[in-house]
This record gives sequence, structure tokens and C-alpha cells, in this order.
Amino acid sequence: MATKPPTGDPVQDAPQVAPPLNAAAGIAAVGHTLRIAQQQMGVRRTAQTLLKVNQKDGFDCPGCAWPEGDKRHKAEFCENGAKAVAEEATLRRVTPEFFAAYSVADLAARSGYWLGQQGRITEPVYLPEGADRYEPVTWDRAFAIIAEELTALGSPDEALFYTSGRTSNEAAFLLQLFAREFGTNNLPDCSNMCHESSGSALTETIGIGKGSVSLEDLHQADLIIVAGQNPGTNHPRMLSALEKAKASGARIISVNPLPEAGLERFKNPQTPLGMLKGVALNDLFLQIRIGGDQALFRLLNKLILDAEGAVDETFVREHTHGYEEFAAAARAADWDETLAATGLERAEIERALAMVLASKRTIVCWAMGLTQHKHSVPTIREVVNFLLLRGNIGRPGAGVCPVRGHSNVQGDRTMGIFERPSPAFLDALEKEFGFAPPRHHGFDVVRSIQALRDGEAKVFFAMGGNFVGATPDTEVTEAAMRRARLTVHVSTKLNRSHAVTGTRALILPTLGRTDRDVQAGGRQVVTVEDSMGMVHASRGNLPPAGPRLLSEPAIVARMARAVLGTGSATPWEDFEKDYGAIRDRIARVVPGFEDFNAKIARPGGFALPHAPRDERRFPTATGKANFTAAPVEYPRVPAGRLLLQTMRSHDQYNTTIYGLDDRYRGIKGGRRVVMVHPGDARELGLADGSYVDLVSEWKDGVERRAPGFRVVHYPTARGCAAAYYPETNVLVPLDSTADTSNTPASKSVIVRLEQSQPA
Ligand SMILES: Nc1nc2c(c(=O)[nH]1)N[C@H]1C(S)=C(S)[C@@H](COP(=O)(O)OP(=O)(O)OC[C@H]3O[C@@H](n4cnc5c(=O)[nH]c(N)nc54)[C@H](O)[C@@H]3O)O[C@H]1N2
Ligand SMILES: Nc1nc2c(c(=O)[nH]1)N[C@H]1C(S)=C(S)[C@@H](COP(=O)(O)OP(=O)(O)OC[C@H]3O[C@@H](n4cnc5c(=O)[nH]c(N)nc54)[C@H](O)[C@@H]3O)O[C@H]1N2
Ligand SMILES: [Mo]
Repeated sequence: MATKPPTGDPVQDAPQVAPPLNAAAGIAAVGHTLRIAQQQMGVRRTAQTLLKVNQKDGFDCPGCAWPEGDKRHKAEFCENGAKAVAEEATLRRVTPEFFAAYSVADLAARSGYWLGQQGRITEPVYLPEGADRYEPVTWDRAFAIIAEELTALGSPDEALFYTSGRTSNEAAFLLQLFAREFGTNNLPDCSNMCHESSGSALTETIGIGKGSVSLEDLHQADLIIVAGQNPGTNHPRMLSALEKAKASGARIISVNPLPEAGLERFKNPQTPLGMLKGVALNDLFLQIRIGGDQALFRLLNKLILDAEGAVDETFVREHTHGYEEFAAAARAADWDETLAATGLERAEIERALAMVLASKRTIVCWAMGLTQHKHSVPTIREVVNFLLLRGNIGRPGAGVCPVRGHSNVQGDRTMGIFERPSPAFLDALEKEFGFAPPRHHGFDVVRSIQALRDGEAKVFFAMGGNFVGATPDTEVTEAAMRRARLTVHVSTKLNRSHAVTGTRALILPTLGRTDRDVQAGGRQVVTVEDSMGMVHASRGNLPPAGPRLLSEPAIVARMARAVLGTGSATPWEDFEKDYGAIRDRIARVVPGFEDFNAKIARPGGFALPHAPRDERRFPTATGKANFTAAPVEYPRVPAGRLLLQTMRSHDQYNTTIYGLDDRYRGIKGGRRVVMVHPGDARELGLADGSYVDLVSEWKDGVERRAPGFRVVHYPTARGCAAAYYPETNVLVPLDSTADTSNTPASKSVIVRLEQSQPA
């Protein structure tokens, strides 16, 4: 057995900085991909695995939720998808000896990067009350511990069941079924921190909280606006779609405080010419101030209203509601205020308008740059107003395109992972399973943390993810988690959440997307839903990381039997044996999944119905698409302060850190950097290469500090700053959330920069 290792992290964070690149992908990306993959998987496994990514007989990439087209390339993956696969298919292992060597305190002293590099977890482990390290435990004992703690609760609402968006449809359906049979709607999930604002805004305005475009629509669009998204890093395969759209004459506007490499120029590694030369994707780059998007779209809407014949009057008359009130608000939009809110020039907005008016088919794509602000929901509603005005919903080449994050985050919600389920969903569940599900709403992510903090919740169960790593206000959240009676993590890899535990804790190792899943009923497939509502099967082909791993559906089924016992009439054992039995039930509960098993037999899967897209029908309260007229908001930043966005580098998957480089942005060997406009840096007296503490200023007066960040002079919008998450989560106040969606406002944090030393 290994001797006790020193505490403290051996990984040095020492950033070096070069000018940012203006092109994404290309040859460097291919070399980089293969190097990372081979380090983790070896040469043979690399070939075996990467050729199955996103193929019709293979597994769904555990990276992002971008869809695959019908015609697939042999290498239907990107550099970052390959990193996600390598991270999971690694040959490194975390064994019981590892847990014997490292105490929980040792693990808590390590960086997330180091924890992730240790490999796949192979055995269930248990941290008993008062113990300083995890020890091996049998599966039966683990489920008995969960049952002991859950049945001891005063109310089922003292338990929290979190999901991260890699969970398959089958596992997600079982988890929500179990939670509701147990008696709670406490199903917080990563969407609460992600696209919840999109879901809230879209459900109210078009009647369904999902995007309305297909890949084909993107190819047919005249104009694609990409706002608040960095596809070169986070959805690289989207660049191929944009390239294809451009080849058929589309124009592209990107709206972003940062000039992101992929949107400037894209070198498609799948075509020989693309590799060498690349294409410029952006026709217009609007370098907006953080949080200025609602003001921008509001003014564009006014200008459309003012332009002769620009409004699609037939569409507005036949399909929408609330036009007059909206138009009155939009006509009041003011140039000067918009220029102040956005930091843009009048001529830039006029150019954008000309492109908007020239387009018959417009799509707006967005991601976290729009969803993680206080006023995110009204911002996205304003985007909907913008599309409705010219009839850009429910016809080819047009629509809303919220680009989803985790590979099955959209599917998990479709399966009922939602703290505020619709009555119709609960009715269907009740009819199918014969129990009365709880009707009162449960806790979302932020509310769950408050409940743990205030002693209202005592058991925390996570189906994947890294809850304390991903959530805001790290110190508050970690203290809250430590108050739990029991914390349980179903995980593939180690992360921070395993080191910040309740009185007792369990780590339950599980199969990932790449692993072969064999149950009593034979080899299983699972299903996922992509960002565009396509559902398809995913089959892992690698031998599992160890013989004692259980699949996610098996874990839920066994937990349910241990907790609910003979009180449950649900055939949990059958579900574990054959996931087809789960799908038969999904088919009867969730609209659009009729004949589910038959439909996934078709290679490529099937599309879920989407009333606005398919038939211009809007299932809202008014029965029409709703215009809305919220007051324009944007963040006001006091003098001497900057507005910080917390975002992803090119070498990470959320809290999983693949490496310390952010190649496109020219940063190498470290993550503790803060990007500041050279003009702002000069005014603040901050030389490039100097070190600062980031200090967040929030109305509660509590000081939140992230020490030792290297200042990088960077061409971001004036008044703005950018740094990576999760290191900066400590700065995001728990109460700083988006109105309506309650999503942490992690893209608008007011900070002051204080001169300091490297951390
Ligand atoms: N390789 C990789 N792929 C991923 C992930 C990953 O971590 N790594 N994460 C996955 C997940 S869960 C998600 S949700 C997605 C996230 O995908 P993105 O949303 O692209 O991720 P972020 O890095 O948060 O980038 C936010 C972008 O919005 C811009 N932005 C910030 N504030 C504003 C604003 O106020 N207005 C505008 N217009 N722009 C703004 C930023 O400059 C940045 O370009 O990616 C998914 N795919
Ligand atoms: N400041 C700030 N905070 C943010 C964001 C931001 O932009 N800024 N973005 C937010 C967003 S968009 C999101 S989606 C959340 C992400 O929040 P989470 O989804 O909770 O976090 P991840 O880092 O994706 O979770 C990684 C862990 O998932 C586990 N895992 C991986 N694959 C599997 C699997 O197949 N099964 C199981 N059971 N476990 C698996 C591994 O143990 C790994 O360590 O973070 C949010 N937090
Ligand atoms: Mo996300």
C-alpha cells in the first residue's frame, strides 16, 4: 500500500500568455486530440473508441448535446469530444487502496484537476461517521445505509436527488419515479444552473421550453445570430454546421464580449482544404458589454417596427398575442441608453439591422452568455419577440436555438427530472404506476443549498455531477453540504464533491457512456435526446472499468427496492434486467415516446414533436405565441469595478479539468487568470502579468475573495472581465440569481481587483 502522500497539490498553476488565436480547429487540434487520448487510453483503445463516437451503432459522445446529421463522417467527433471520451475511457483506476492511502482531508487539499487525473472509480466506498477516510463497502450494505437514512427522515422533502446531464433517459426516468414514490419533487439538476432561463422564457412565450430548429434549418438559414456562446470550445461540431450554412449563403453575426476563435475563422479538420485555409464564419462581430443583450434586441425590435413592411403582419395577426403592448414598449427604446448598455457603436447596430432586414430566415443561437444573468429570462423573451416580429418561428431555416450543454440534459428534463413538474406529467405517472405523486413543488439547486444550510434537508443524493464544484458561493455551499446526515454520489470519476461530505458518505461507482452494459436480460442500450429534440440509442463498447461497477438504472432500481421495500408495486427488478421494460413505461407516460422501443431500433433515432416548429401551434396559456414587454435592464457597475463573467477554458468540461491550457485564448500552463481590457487595466493601474485578488461586491456586504489571479490584458469589451469557473464560484453570491429561473448569475459578478501575489 502507498504511504501517506503529502497534502497540498503537486500541480503548479503558473500561467503563460501569448496572443489569442483567431482560428479554431485545424491540424493543431487533431494532434492535440490524439495526444491526450493516447495518454489516457493507449493507442489501441483510442482507435477502438474514437471510431464509435456518435456513430449510429456506437455511443453518444459524453461531451456536448450538439446533434449529429443523418450523413456521418467517419470521425464524427471533435477535439473536445475526444477529450471527454478519453477522460472516461482512461486506463487509470481509483481502487480501495487509493482510498486507504488518502484521507478525506487529503483529497480536500487537492485540485479538481489532480482528483480527475486519478482515473475511474472501481468499488463502492463508505465514509462512516467519525472516520477520516472511505473504506470498501458491499453494494447491499450501501443501499441499506441509504434506506436507513431516508426512512429516518421526518419528511421525504428532507431528501434531495440531484442529476447532472449525462444521465441516460432510462436512469433519469427511474430516478424521478423513485423520488416521487418516496414522496418528494426535490429533483434539482444541472439545468437549474444552465438553460433554466431559456426553459422559463420559451415555455411562457412559445409554449415549449426547447429549441425549435433542426440541423437542416441551420443549413437553410439566411442569418444566424450566435449570442453568448463559444462554440469553438464548447460545441465544436456546431462550427461545421455554420460552415455549411455559410456555403449556402448564410450570414453570421456573433454577439459576445470576447472575440472567440471559432467564430472568427474555422479550419474544418474533416476537409483537406478546410484544414489549410479555413473559412471566416463571422460577418459581423458585435462586441457587447456583459448583460447588454436585452437592450440590443429591444432596439433592433424598435428599428424593425420602424422599417417599412418589415413586420410579418399575417404571422403576428394569426399566431401571436400581446403585440400592441410589446410594440409600445419597443417603440420607446432609446439609442443612447442602448449604446450605454451595450458599449456598441451606432453604425454597428445599423449594420446588424441591415442584415436582419435582408434575411427571410433567421435563427438565434445562444448559451450561457444569455442565461446566467439577473435579467436572463426577459433577455431571452426579447430574443423571442425579435423572431416573432418577422415570423421566424415554425418555418424552415428559422427559429430559436438554445444550444444545450450536457449531452442528455434536455432528455433528463423530458423524463421528468424537474422540481416543478406539470400536473399533466404527474397525472400520467399516477395512472401508469398507481401511486399518488407529491403535487407541491420541490427544490431547485439554489433552494437545495439553502435547505441544507438551514437544516431543512438532510440527505443529498447525486446521480453524477460535481455539486459543490459546480454551484455558486463555494464556502457557503460546502458548509451547507457538511451539515447533511448522508451524502451519496453515483460517479465515474473523483471530484471535489467526494471530499466535502455529510456525517456519513457513499461513493457509488457507475458505468459511463463508453462502457458495455450487460444485465440479466442481456446487452443493454440507453437513449439520449440531443439539443434539437432527436432521441437515439447509445451503446458503449468497452469492457467496464471494473467488475463491481453497476449501471445507473441498476443503482436506482436497487436503491428503490431497499428503500421502498414491499410498499412499492413498481417492478424494479424487471427494470434492472431489461431497460426495454423502462422504455415501455416511458412510452405510456411521456408524450412523443409512443412505440419507444420500436422507434429507437431505427438507426439515427427519431424526432420528438414540437408544436411551434411542426405546425405553428403554440401551447401557451393564450394559445398563441406571446409577445412580452418587460422593462429593459442591464448591470450598473460602480466606478473602479469590473463586471466579471465566469466561463470555460478550452481544456475543461465544466468542473472536469483536462489540462491547464486555453489554447485559442493564448493561455498556457495555468487557470488562475483574469482577462481585462488593456484600457481598463491602465485606468486601474494593473500591468499585464501582475497579480490580483478578485473581490466580489454584493449587497449583503459579505466579502467573497478569490486570491492570486494573473492579470492578462485581453481584447474583451470595456468594463468587463473574464475568468474561469469553478475557481471563481467562490465569488458568486448564492442569492444572486436570475429572476423567475433562479439560475445563479455567474456571468455578471461585480468585482474589484486588489493587487496581490500568486496564490
Ligand atoms: N469542451 C467543453 N464543452 C462543453 C462544456 C465544457 O465545459 N467544455 N460544457 C457544456 C455545458 S454544460 C454547457 S452549458 C455549454 C456551455 O457553452 P458556452 O455557453 O459557450 O460556455 P461558456 O464558457 O460559459 O461561454 C459563454 C460565452 O458567452 C459569452 N458571454 C458572457 N457573458 C455574455 C453576455 O452578457 N452577453 C453575450 N452576448 N455573451 C456573453 C462569453 O464570452 C463566452 O463566449 O457547453 C457544453 N460543452
Ligand atoms: N461559475 C459558474 N458556475 C457554473 C457554470 C458557469 O458557467 N459558471 N456553468 C453551470 C453549468 S452550465 C452546468 S451544466 C453545471 C455543471 O454541473 P455538474 O453537471 O454537476 O458538473 P460536471 O463538472 O459536469 O460533473 C462532472 C462529474 O460528473 C461525473 N460523471 C461524468 N460522467 C458520468 C456518468 O456517465 N455518470 C455519472 N453518474 N457520473 C458521471 C464525474 O464524477 C465528474 O467528476 O455547472 C454550472 N456552474
Ligand atoms: Mo450546462
